[in-house]
Formats: sequence, structure tokens, C-alpha cells
Amino acid sequence: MMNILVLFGPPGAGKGTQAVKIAEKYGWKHVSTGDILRAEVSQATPLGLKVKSSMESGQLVSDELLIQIMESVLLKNKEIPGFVLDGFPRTINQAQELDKMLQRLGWGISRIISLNVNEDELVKRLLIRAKEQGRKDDTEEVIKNRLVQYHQFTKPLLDYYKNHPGFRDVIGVGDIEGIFKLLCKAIEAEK
Ligand code: B4P
Repeated sequence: MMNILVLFGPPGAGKGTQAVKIAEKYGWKHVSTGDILRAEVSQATPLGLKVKSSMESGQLVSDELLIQIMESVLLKNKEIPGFVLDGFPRTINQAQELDKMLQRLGWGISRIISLNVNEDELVKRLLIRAKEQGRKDDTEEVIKNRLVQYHQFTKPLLDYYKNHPGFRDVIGVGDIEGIFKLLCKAIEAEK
């Protein structure tokens, strides 16, 4: 059976941080749409040039592009035992298209884990990352915009997924190892 884990949460919740650890422990492929898009921007590919300004201003990139990217990643990695989806889906439309893609492949979502972190902590983390990594979308103004986008387009996905048998909530505040243990417990729990 193919394992498909959707790691869900606001910007800065630690999806990327935890997705790397989960992928390593279970031998699954980590798919971060943010990392994929940032690589395209830094290599100035035609796709990168298209998405640069949306990303730098904290807007979501178009559903159409993201759906194409995700489909191609899934199709190229059919032999892998599982995927950790980090940052996708981020809109209801993306979630509906993901369901269709998985259905075509004979797969389905096995777990959806929502990482819960309060807004003050999110802003604090992203401002620290701004100092450490200088990401263009980690300025105070852009962070505010990313949170607005999250509330408007991504948070409604909680209603879309909350009745799924694989849905779990995990608290994302605390030390990274402690949160990782809670996530593994949620992944391994009976449905
Ligand atoms: P992402 O790269 O997905 O950015 P993110 O939401 O900020 O990251 P994440 O939640 O993974 O936080 P992280 O672990 O790094 O997206 C960037 C942009 O790409 C979007 O704004 C959008 O433009 C575009 N995009 C991506 N996917 C898209 C889609 N599907 N549709 C449309 N557009 C899309 O953690 C943040 C920081 O906190 C790190 O510095 C980390 O070290 C720290 N941290 C983590 N856990 C911690 C803990 N427990 N305690 C303290 N600090 C912690």
C-alpha cells in the first residue's frame, strides 16, 4: 500500500523541519512545493521567473502550476513506498485535484496531520529564520501577507479534511524531537 502523508499547517509551523525527519525514518519521499519553487527561482528557469514575484510577496502561486508540479513528482516516483507532502495542498482546488490524481494512480491519502502553532510563535520563528537564512519572504510585512493567505485559502482545508479517517491534530510547539515523537505516534496509530 502506498503511504501518502499530508503535513498541514500555517507558514512556519515546522512542516519542512519535521517532513525531513519523517521521510528519513520511514524511507518516504519528502515533497516540499516551497523548496521545488525556490529551486526554480534560484536557477531562473521559465517557471521560476513566472513564480518569483508571487513568492517574494507572500502570495500563493497558481493552482494550475502547483497541480502540474505535483502530478509530475508523483508519476516519477511510483516505486517509492511513501510520500510526505509538505506545503501541498494549500487550497481546496489543489486538494480536490490531489484526490483525483491519487485515484487515477489507485492510491489515497493515508494520513493528514495538522501541526498547530499559535500566531505569535509563527511570526517569531519566521523572523529568526529571516536573520539566519535571509529568505526573501521572511520580512515582517510579507509574513503578515502569508498569514492572511493562509487564513483565506489554506485554513478552510481543515473543514475539507476533518472527517477523513486519517485526520489527526498534533501540537507543534515545543522541542523538535518531542514534536517528532508525537508525529510518529500519529502516523503509526490505528485509524
Ligand atoms: P513553504 O516553503 O512551504 O514555507 P513555510 O510554510 O514557511 O514553511 P514551513 O511550515 O515548512 O516551516 P519550517 O519547517 O521551515 O512555502 C513558501 C512559499 O511557496 C509560499 O508562500 C507560496 O508562495 C509558495 N508555495 C508553496 N507551496 C504552494 C502551494 N501548494 N500552492 C501555492 N503556493 C505555494 O519552519 C519555520 C522555521 O521555524 C524554521 O526556521 C525552523 O527552524 C523553525 N522551527 C521549526 N520547528 C520549530 C520548533 N519546534 N521550535 C522552534 N522553531 C522551530
